[in-house]
Amino acid sequence: MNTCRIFLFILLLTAGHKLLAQPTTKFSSKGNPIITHQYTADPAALVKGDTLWLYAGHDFAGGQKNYKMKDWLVYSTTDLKNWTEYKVPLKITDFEWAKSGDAFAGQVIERNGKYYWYVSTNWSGIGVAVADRPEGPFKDALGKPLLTNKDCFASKHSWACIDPTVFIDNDGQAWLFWGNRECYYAKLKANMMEIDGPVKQMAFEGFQFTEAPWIHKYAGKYYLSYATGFPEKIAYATANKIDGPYTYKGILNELAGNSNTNHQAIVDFKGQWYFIYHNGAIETDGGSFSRSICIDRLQYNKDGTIKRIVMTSEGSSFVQKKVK
Ligand code: FUB
Repeated sequence: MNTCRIFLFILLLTAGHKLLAQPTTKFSSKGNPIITHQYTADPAALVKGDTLWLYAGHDFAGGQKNYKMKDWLVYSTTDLKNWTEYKVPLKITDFEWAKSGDAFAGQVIERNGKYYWYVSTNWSGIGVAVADRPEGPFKDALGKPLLTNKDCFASKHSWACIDPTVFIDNDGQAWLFWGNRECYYAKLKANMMEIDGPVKQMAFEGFQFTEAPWIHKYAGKYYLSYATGFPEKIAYATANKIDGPYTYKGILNELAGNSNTNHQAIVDFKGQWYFIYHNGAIETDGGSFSRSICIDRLQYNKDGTIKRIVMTSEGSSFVQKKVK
């Protein structure tokens, strides 16, 4: 009987430990880049209550000459200045089918108390991982890719199926947008793990798409922002329906210093909109493949257009004054 109780106690302790992922590090941001002890890229943010969850790609080291990204990282904050960093929540090796071995960009969204992380693996396709908590741990939800190059019917290059962004509309319909050179979109089923209906290609006048789509909604309008050109700037377009037709609105952010990619996330946090992106600003080894996440304010004009982003060195210290 006693042995049985001890066994049960150990079992509960282990299960509890697995459910409650422990924070590992706390740090304060001194400006942009907001994280300086690691190279972080491809930000995606999720706001839940008074907390902003920041999901990031992880450039392996400084001074890299190519992408080397093996895992993803997660951080949380309530004021954009003081941050908690959690244990590595997801690795490329968690997707056994991802032979490319590249932990490219992704985004997390919550539905019915579960957290779904859509990730790109470069040429192995887009996968989805699921967790019970925003900080993970996440695990491969499907055991296979959700989307592959075959779904990118208009593309010929191997890295076409990357950079998923996910959005749940007010009617409960979830949408996925993704792509490189060509931008695709599709509905997701309510289980968030299956594509619902056909994959379509986004097109509109002035749309010169490189990668990194992001959807957000403001004052009843849909905003599709994306990287354009190369080196990349961020442009945006607006529409009355999520699947368009979109109207091109212009450049939102200029080249991000010494990084040839820029990859934005746009969120409303405590009543202020933020533009989260990466540059290569860590001295002296930052660059296009050793990137760093930054946060600056995003402001709308009265007509719903967005003011050009002002990238600052003060970054989160500056915006923090606005955050209660
Ligand atoms: O981080 C790898 C790739 O670089 C991302 O998938 C792109 O958006 C670009 O930032």
